Formats: sequence, C-alpha cells, structure tokens
Amino acid sequence: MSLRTTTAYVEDVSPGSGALPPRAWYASSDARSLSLNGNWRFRLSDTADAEDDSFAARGYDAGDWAQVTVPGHWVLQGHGSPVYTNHLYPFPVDPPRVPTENPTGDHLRVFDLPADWPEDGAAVLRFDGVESCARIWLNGTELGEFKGSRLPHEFTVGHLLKTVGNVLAVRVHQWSAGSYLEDQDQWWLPGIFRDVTLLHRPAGSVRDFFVHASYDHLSGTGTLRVDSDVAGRVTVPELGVDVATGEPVTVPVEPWTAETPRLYDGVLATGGERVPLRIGFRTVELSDGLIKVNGRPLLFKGVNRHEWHPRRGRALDLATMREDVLLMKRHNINAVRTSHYPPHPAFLDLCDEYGLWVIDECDLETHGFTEQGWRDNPVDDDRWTPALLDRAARMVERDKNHPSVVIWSLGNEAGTGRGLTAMAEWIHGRDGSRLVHYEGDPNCRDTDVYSRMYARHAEVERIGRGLDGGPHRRRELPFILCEYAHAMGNGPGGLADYQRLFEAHDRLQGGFVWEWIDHGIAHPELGYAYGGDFGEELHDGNFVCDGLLFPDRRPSPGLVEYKKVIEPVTVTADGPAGTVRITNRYDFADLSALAFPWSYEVEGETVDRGTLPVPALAPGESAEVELPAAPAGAPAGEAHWTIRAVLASGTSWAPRDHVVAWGQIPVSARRVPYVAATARPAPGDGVITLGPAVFDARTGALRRIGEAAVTGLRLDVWRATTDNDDGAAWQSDLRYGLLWRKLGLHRMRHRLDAVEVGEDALTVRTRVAPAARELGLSTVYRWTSDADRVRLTVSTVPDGDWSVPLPRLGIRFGLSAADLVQWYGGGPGEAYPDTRAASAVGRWQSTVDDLQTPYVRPQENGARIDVRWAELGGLRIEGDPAFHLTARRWTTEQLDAAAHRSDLVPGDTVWVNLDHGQHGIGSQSCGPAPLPRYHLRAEPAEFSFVFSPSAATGTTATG
Ligand code: IPT
Repeated sequence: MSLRTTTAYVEDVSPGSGALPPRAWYASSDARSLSLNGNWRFRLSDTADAEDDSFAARGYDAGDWAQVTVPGHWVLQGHGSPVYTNHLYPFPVDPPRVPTENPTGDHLRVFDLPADWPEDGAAVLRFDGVESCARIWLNGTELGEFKGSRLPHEFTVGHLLKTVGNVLAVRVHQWSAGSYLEDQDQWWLPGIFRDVTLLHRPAGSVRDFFVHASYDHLSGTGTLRVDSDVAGRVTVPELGVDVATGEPVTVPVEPWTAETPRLYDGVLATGGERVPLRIGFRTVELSDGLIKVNGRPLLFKGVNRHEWHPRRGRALDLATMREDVLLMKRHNINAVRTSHYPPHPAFLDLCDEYGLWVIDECDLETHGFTEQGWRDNPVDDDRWTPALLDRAARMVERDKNHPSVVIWSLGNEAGTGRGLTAMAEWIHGRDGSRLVHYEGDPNCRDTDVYSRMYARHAEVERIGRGLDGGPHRRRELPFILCEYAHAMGNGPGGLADYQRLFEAHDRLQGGFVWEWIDHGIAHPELGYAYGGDFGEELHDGNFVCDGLLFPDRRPSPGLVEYKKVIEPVTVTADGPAGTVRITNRYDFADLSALAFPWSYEVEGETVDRGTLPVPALAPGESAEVELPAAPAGAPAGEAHWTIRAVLASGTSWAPRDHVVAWGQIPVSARRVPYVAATARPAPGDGVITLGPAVFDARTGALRRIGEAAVTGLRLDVWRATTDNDDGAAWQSDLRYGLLWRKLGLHRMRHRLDAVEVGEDALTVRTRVAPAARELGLSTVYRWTSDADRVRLTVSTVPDGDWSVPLPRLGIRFGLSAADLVQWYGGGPGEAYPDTRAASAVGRWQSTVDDLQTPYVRPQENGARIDVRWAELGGLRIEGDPAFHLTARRWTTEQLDAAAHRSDLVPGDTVWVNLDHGQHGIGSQSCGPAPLPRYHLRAEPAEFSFVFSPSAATGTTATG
C-alpha cells in the first residue's frame, strides 16, 4: 500500500464525506448546545501524512503538544507564518494535486458533557469554518472529512458521546484540492477559524426550514410561509399569526428595507424544539430592467467586506462584526458584498437587524488559472461540479432566511464554465425569491445583473446610457459595479464622479467600493505587516492593504469621503437666492427621522445658529427651503451657511445629532490678502532684510521671518508616490510614479541664476530641472513687504517636453519648531483634488503629528485643501489663491523611502509644503487614473503667499 492513500481525500475534488446535508443556520433555540471554542491542544506537521499512524491509532496522547485558541489560525499563533498572494497560487498549478509540504495542524479537545445535557442521544457537531480541509474523529471513530473553508459542516455524533472525557480530534491541512477553489486575494490562513459547537437535537427537532416572507407594496401586506421538513407551528404574536408550517398567511405589515429594517419576532415550534425567527417582509425582483425591492429600484452604496482582524485574521468575534456594521451605518453605507465567501453567519443577523443590503458570495475563486489562459479551470471541468454545487448549497441553505440577503453571488474571478451554470441553475431553482450575481462572465449567461469591476467613468456612463452594446441578454439587465474605487493607500479618487453617474442613470444601480478594511497584520516591529514581511517566496506586497478602514478599524480619509459622497440627503444652492434645496436621496425612507440645524459662519467662526424647518420629504423628493435672513451685525468677511442633516433621535446605530449629511453654501467671497510693497530690501552684513524677513545676501535664500527660522524654502514638485501614483503592474501607461521617477522629478536641481535687489522687491531667478533631461521649470521668487508682512510670489514657466502631469507644484520649507497647526480652509481631514468632497470650510486645528494619515505603507498624505491661512511654528501664512497645506516631521524623500510606519523617524525640523496644485489621486492601483480635469498639467503658473510672524508661538498644542 502506498503512503499516499491515507491522505488521498486531501487531493480529491469531491467536497468530502460524512457530513450532513446543509440546512438553515440559527443561533439559538431552546435545544441545548455546547461551545467547543477555547483552548485546544495542537501539533503542527510538515506534511499531510506525517503523523498518520500516530494520531487516531495511538490513543491521542497529546502530552507534548502546544496549545492554540479556536477559533483561530495557527499561523497567527506562533506556528508557521501567513502567506499573501493576490491571484497567484502559492503552489504549483496541477489540479487537484497539492505540494508535499502541506502544513497540517492536529487539533485535540477533551470535553465533558454538562451535567444537565439531555439523556436522549441525538446530537450534531458543527464546524462553521475550517481552512482548508479537515478530517474529524470523535472518541476514536472517524466522522468524515470536508473542504469548503468558509462554509458550515455538521456531523451526527450523538451515538458516540460519553458523559465525560470525549476526545474530539481534528486534522487540518493547509492545502487541499479545495485550495484551487479558494484563490481569493487575501492571506492564506489555515486553521479552525470559526466556531465549533455541539448541538443537542431533541426528538422532533427542526432540521431545515425556509422562511418565505414577501411584501406586496400595492396592498401593504406581507405573506408568510415557513416550510419545514419537520411539521410544526409558526407564531408571530405582533401580527396575530399562528399557522401551521407550509401554510401561507397574508397580513398587513411594515416592510423590511435596509433603510427601515423592520423585523418581526416569531417562533417556529415543532414537537421537539422552539426556534426563534426574525422575519423581514420584502420582495426582490427584476422588473423594467431594474433591481427592485418592494416595488422600488434601489441604489447600492456598498462596500466589499472581507473578514479581517489585525491579530485574529478571519476569526472574528461578535463585537468586531457589530463594529463593522455600526461603522458602515454611520458612514451611510447601505450594502455589503461578502467578498469572496459567506461571512460568519452572525454577521448576517446584524445586517438583518441594523439594515444592510447583502450580496452573499459563494466561497469560490479560481483566479490563478488566468495565468494559463484559464486552461484546466475547475469551473469548466465536470469533475469539479459536485464540489461547486456543494458550495452553492451550503451557502444558500445556511443563509436563506436572512431578509438582508437580496442577491446570491456565484463567486469571484473564476472565469466561465459549466460548473458556474450548474450553480446558477441550482440556486435559481432552490430560491426564486432572489437574484443571481457573477461578475466574471461578460455574457451574463447565468446572472440577473450585469456586473463589472473597476470600469472607468466614461464606460460606466455609456452603460448607463445603454450605449454599451454587448450580447442581447446583457443589454436588458441592470448594472452594478461589484468592485470599484480601489481604496489602496491614499484614495480612492473619483468617488464623487462615479456617484453623479449612478444618480443620473437609472440602469446604474450603484457599486461596492473595494474594499472595507486593510488586511494588515499587527506586528511588533513594523506596525502592520503586509505581503513579503513573513519571507514569502511569492507575494503581492501591500496590495492586501486596500481598505477604507485601517487595520485597527480607524476610518481612513477614503471612508470619510465615501460617507459624504453617498449621503442620503443633499443640500445645494441651485434655487433662488435665500433658499436652499434639500433632496431626499433615500430609496425608501422619508426625512422624518432627521433634523436640520444650520449655522452662519464668518471666516469660519459661527456667528449664529438655528434649525431649518424641512418637510418630511418622500424618497426622491426635493424642496426649496427658505434660509433665515443673514444675521444682522455679523462681522465682515467670507461667510457661509452650513446646513446639517442630523438624527433627530438616537437609533440603534448612532446617537441623536449624529451627522448624516451636510452642505455648505457660500454667501460672500474671500478677500485676498493685499500687501503694499512699501518696504525696501536692505542689504547688510551678508544678509538682506525686507520687512520681517531676513535673506542670505549671496543666494537670496530666506533665513527667517520674525522669530521663526526658515530653511530650504524653494519650489517643490515631488510627492512620496502613493499606491495609486505607482499604479497596478498591468497599467503601464498609468504608472505615474514610474514616469515621474524616470524623468527625475524626485531629484530636481535648483540652479541659481540671479539675486536682484530692486527698489521694492528682492527677486531670485532660478531654473529647476533634473539631471539628464532638457526639461525644466524657470522659477522666479519675488519678495515684497509692507514692513509687517512679506509677500512671496512664485512664477514658474515650464520649458521642454512636459507630457506628464506634475505630482505637485508649490514650495517647501523647514521650520525648526512647530507643533500646533491652526488654519482656516478645508478640513478637518486630508483632501486632494479628486478626494475633496468631505472637506468643509472652517477653522480647524491639529498637531503636526495628527495631520499625518497612517497609511500602512507610508506615502504622500495629509494635505488640507483650500487653505486661506494657516498658523504654525510662529508663522502666519495667507495664500493668494488658497493653497494645500502639508506639514510633517520628515522629508518627502524619507516618506518616499519608508516601507512601514516604523521607518518614519521624526527629525528636528517640521517640513511644510504649501502647494498651488496637486495631481489627482485616482484609483489606478487597480482602477482608473484621475479624470483629466484633476491632472496637474505643467503650465505657466503664478501664486503668492503672505508671511508674517504670528502672535502665538505655536510650538505647543493646547485644547
Ligand atoms: C479584483 C478582485 O476581485 C479582488 O478580490 C481584489 O483582488 C481586487 O481585484 C484588487 O484588490 S480582480 C482584479 C484583476 C481587477
């Protein structure tokens, strides 16, 4: 007998053997259960068969074994290490074979039954998720083996249980035939990563049940029918419902939507068990070429959510799942695609409860086969079809009773093939009440929606207008972007431009930003680790950190931007003067839950406030609402109305006064600073003095303004390239970072041509250019002063062939001391030309450290936009026009060179950039580049700053 036979199941394409058929998941019934989560004994072997003869046969002597926590991944608990690849299989592609080096974790748990565990024998052992292949023994009897990492598997065990000293042994293989179906872009993390539970099954208990709860918007009634394979009764006290299983009943109800997640508590009672039901009445349909719920089309404002925790990986606890849902609700997100596998089932309970539309995606991706032109793709090979159908069934049966789930997705990036068609046919047959999604087939052969990822704005617009052509079936279908706006590093740019398209064209039913959270792994030295930090021979670096949340779940500026872009109420000033237009952009809810406080601000200071009476507009409606008269006696200066839509009372997901939406309406324009050139440059002792400024007489370099020492003030065009600047490997034309470096924009030289002391100005003429190139920027610095303030006007004229945009255009200088930063302009957060929707004009303050955005891989960050004036380090700076402000304790070059946060070491100098322009951000780390209107073209430009010593020294932060 060959050694391989004992582990043949590992490389078998079949889903496994011994497990019970799939069924609905429910958390609590009155039947007993015993959680087997906790400490397990653990032994790691290098190969699948290493301990073959010593595990079951030798009586499970775990004497010298280690311990791990279940649920968990052993590679995050000190045994072996994680591996990150995007789509490349980290093993030779020879399906269904896997490498001999196959880390195998033997898990052992000894347990007693609780004293009051019922005598009658029936019991089921459930595994909610094990990656990637498990073989199970209870008390020496083998129960079976299974694959399908993020799917539940149950085994009948009652006949094997003892009162004390039960030995549960689980052998987990990192690699199996199933790994070929699980090539999602994420860390490969073996282990028992979801709950293990022993469930008592009393005689006559429920096996499987299907809650059908539809809503008829014409009559306002819901129809409920609960099918169960064990007959029983269904009661819903609030609705006066008490019917037999299988029997439909129609009653007036309030419908469930993600905006109004009305649930009715019920009970399914059979002879042996009472199962709590949470029923949401809603009807999903495809009609008039649109996805409609309860008769109305909806707009997905979604995110792709992988399960992630920086220390626990995909072993999420309930608190973390709830945090995700609360963060989504508070950021106006209304939909989740569970990329790329069914989530922990409790997450869907939360989606039902708080209200989120869900695309539930099957645990299927075979992306690595793209490398071989999809040859041998399992989804087009009949031998694999049973495994695919098993995965589809385990998802649908588990999750079918969740009102939040409106669409089933076959999987992600798996090419096309008969197996997918078989899955779709099975799903359509089993559950006609939902739609089917799959992005990977441009013909939409098996799907009810046309779905794409990362399509450019122009193409999305064509699709919206129905000008995209394509196969007939596809042209009839509504469109969604199941992934867009790749949120890697600084960005994504262009969100607002997508949203305008979604709102303008009915066929465009929204999208799902890629993705929710950075998959950084907490690391003692590096901060957060990403691909390559564990010595993987093949990896995709920080492509795994592309979320709207940092790994610790702090919102990134991208999430703040998304919240603003998808706000469900808009406040605009397109009507007659003195009015404001309020538009309800909810699909189902009116505005009765919101209040509309206003404030009137002059130069960012609130002068008056009140509340705007806004009618409870129905979805889609808008109204012109009269603003109060501008407050009498307000000081002169630039003024704005700011109107907020806030929660009038607390909800389950946010407190009263939580800001849902806002708008700002300019009243009067800013007066730009004027400095009469009355002071004369005064040469003397190696320096030139002009008003409060002192310059080096030979070089014209600024040395100080008042008390503030200034170093290295000069033109700057370089930024620490962002992940989007660097671009995805396959987008050679959009890799601005490479183009910029090729030109040498990161090593510009400054040639001094002249220092001219004039009547009323000091003029310094230079040419800024990189080695080896003929292009350059002729740059003139002209300084004037009225004795108190000094004005710098920078004029720059490009010469040579500038076909690429500039990263930035402005000045940079160093201050010897600065901590507190105060400014009037856009804030409070980071903003760039195409990521600026959430930036509000106001008076803001921060420390220099808090201006930094902690991208996992350091890169350009932290600019505040539209800054009229700023004070820091003893300087007051006014812009003409307004500028972008960036300040940090390291140079751009140091930021550029850093690979992890831990590489950034604060120096003594605070480096300040005042930019006239920045190139847009885009999302070409996977998607499109910034739209042309956000390009910073090399063109003649002139911009000024007025500097004066500021009253506050500004070196310490207070308040
Ligand atoms: C797309 C994948 O579906 C997703 O899982 C993720 O990898 C994303 O890209 C990038 O982060 S596929 C890509 C080829 C567009």
